[in-house]
Amino acid sequence: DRIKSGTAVPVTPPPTSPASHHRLWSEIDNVVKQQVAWARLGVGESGTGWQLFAEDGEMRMYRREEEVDGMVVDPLKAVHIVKGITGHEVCHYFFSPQYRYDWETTLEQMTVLETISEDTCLFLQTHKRIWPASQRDVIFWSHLRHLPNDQDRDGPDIWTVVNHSTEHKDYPANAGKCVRIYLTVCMLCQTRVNPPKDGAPISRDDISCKITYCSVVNPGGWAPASVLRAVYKREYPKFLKRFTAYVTNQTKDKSIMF
Ligand code: 18C
Repeated sequence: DRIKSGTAVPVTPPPTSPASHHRLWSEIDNVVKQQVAWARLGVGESGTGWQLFAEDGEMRMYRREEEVDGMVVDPLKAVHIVKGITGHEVCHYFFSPQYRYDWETTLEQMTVLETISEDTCLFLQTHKRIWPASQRDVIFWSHLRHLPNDQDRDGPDIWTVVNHSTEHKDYPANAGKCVRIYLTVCMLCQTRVNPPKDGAPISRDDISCKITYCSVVNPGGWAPASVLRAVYKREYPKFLKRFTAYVTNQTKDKSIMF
């Protein structure tokens, strides 16, 4: 109606990022949109077949058993609610290279191959070897994005980090001792605020963060399925518990970063 009558239409500009001139930009933007939509579906609405495989307090982890060319590529979806932290804080610590060695226990070495912009980096990581398989490495872009909630004024904003495998001419896959893995990971966060009734300033007791973590990892080469599934079962809960405890600990004496 407003278009027909010729009055100005309030247009929300698409999210812009300083990385938008980079060669990877259209892929980054597409994958981020897809991953956010997929994460927001939760496990209830995105079809059947999700099996709960780990539960601890508010944390629930689900997987689907899937194989591609005989390799286990089980998609994972995890949901967690953590009191006292915001989505912006969770994404800040997950994205920023300077904290990665503090919380990423499977990491052997991390190199920032390119800082595309303050919200987008290219990483090369080598991870610890699991006997009897070969050691793994991975190259991925990582993008941090804030999605303000303009549509539904009551709904929380979203902060997200998406990691997605890519290539780099100086680091071809499977050229050294490592087998290259391929991954897509999405950390999506929504902050809930319970405003204090007396009008007092919002404290960490008044906030909680709903985290949805989705991941698909292709091991890239031979790995025994039973060992791989045992590694998933042990490592994913360990990661999400350790990482969120790390964020809680890092932020507890700092002012809240909304
Ligand atoms: O999302 C996470 N981290 C991000 C920042 O690092 C990023 C990177 C993810 C890399 C995940 C793949 C790691 C492979 C590691 C091999 C396993 C080492 C175990 C060592 C035990 C001593 O997105 C958090 C990631 C949480 C990682 C959970 C483990 C996932 C296991 C995937 C297995 C992949 C193939 C392993 C091949 C060998 C199996 C026999």
